[in-house]
Amino acid sequence: MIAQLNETERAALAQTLPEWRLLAEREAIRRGFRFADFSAAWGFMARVALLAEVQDHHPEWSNVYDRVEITLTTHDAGGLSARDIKLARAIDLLVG
Ligand code: H2B
Repeated sequence: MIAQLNETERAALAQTLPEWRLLAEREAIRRGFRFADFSAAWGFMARVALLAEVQDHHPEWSNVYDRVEITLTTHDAGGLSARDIKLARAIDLLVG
């Protein structure tokens, strides 16, 4: 079982990952992205997919044309873990 974030880490999320919001309804973080068109959105998703495979940590996500919404949580922890922070940071670096 992977450890969930402790209270301090969880409380610091707004500072650690300012672009991501903590969901009210479940232990997960979410960020929305908008691109120039579908091709750009899909290219981004392809890059995220490669990151997810390397990190063995996979997003819940949706795509509608130029928009991508990514939700991160750790199924093996039953909530948020350091793996979500690591993947979120790597995704943030992709979009600059
Ligand atoms: N992704 C996410 N988001 N949470 C997990 O707990 C998880 C995962 N576990 N990807 C990984 C795969 C696990 O199932 C494999 C066996 O390592």
